[in-house]
Amino acid sequence: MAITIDSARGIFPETLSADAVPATIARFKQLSAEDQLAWTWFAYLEMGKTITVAAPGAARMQFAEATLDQIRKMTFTEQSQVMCDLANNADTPICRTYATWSANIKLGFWYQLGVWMDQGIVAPIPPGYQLSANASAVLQAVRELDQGQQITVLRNSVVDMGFDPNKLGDYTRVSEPVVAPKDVSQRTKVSIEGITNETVLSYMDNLNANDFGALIDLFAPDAALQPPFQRPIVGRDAILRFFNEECQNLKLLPERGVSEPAEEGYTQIKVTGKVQTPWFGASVGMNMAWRFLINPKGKIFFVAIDLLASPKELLNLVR
Ligand code: 45D
Repeated sequence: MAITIDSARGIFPETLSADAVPATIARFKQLSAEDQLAWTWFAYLEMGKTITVAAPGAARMQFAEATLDQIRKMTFTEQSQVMCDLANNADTPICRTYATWSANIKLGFWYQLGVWMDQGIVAPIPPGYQLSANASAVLQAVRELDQGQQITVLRNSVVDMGFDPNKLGDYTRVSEPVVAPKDVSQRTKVSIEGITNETVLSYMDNLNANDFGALIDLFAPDAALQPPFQRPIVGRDAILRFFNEECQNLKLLPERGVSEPAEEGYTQIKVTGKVQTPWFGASVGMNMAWRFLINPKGKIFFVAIDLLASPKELLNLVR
């Protein structure tokens, strides 16, 4: 049987990913817009008790600035309407602008609104707001997730707001400027128990160095990369764009792995470890797995990145 991206997605089928994340998001989406906003506010406050999110840098915020200024000048009623529109995926000018932004710009935008809500500059969640029974149940569900899963739920709920980008037609994507790769003297090298494969080691080191040029050279032309809870991104151009737009300043801390021959001269490799995001730094280590399928030329044909169901999964290297 020929190896395809579809068949590659099934390597290491014993890997247990955090299904609670999409399940929680699905329940969240059933809530009314008001409840979604209040829910996010409470979830964010809850999270803030144990971890702090880093204020986004100016480079990230400049793209949202015009929209934020516009919102700042509105009445409370208008501001609440904008926030509900975003949650409702409505078709408004602001929802369309929002749809063109990368995930980090969307997060930075909400970060600023959250600060302003706290300061009374933007309409707060009314004091004494009572979540519906459903929303309270979803809030309870998110409390039971680990921190890596909680921040993923929050991130995904923000990313899914606004007008549907697929309905925008032709548009210019707006993302942060690409940072220069780390200077060679600043780079570190990972070591992974059980793994000597140079492609996999270079993948980790180049991603950690923001060296997306060297990173993309590790991929085959017809390669695919599957981020957590997403469809595979196919082809080197699309993968490189994804790295530039969404993957700056991540910290990959792979711990251990297993490597074995697959069909047709391919090699399959599973690695587990932690990933830190620039938003939370070392205070949140997400438990992750990478499932690589390397072609006979030593290039990455496929890699899936999974958020794991529990820390126990870090030790699960069975095929
Ligand atoms: O609605 O190897 C208010 C890849 C209330 C690449 C609010 C990767 C109202 C390859 C509070 C104001 C990328 C796949 C809202 C690896 C309201 C690769 C605001 C993995 C919305 C390893 C809410 C990378 C706010 C990973 C401000 C896994 C919420 C990266 C903010 C994961 C939430 C990154 C924030 C994650 C969440 C970042 C800042 C999960 C950030 C999450």
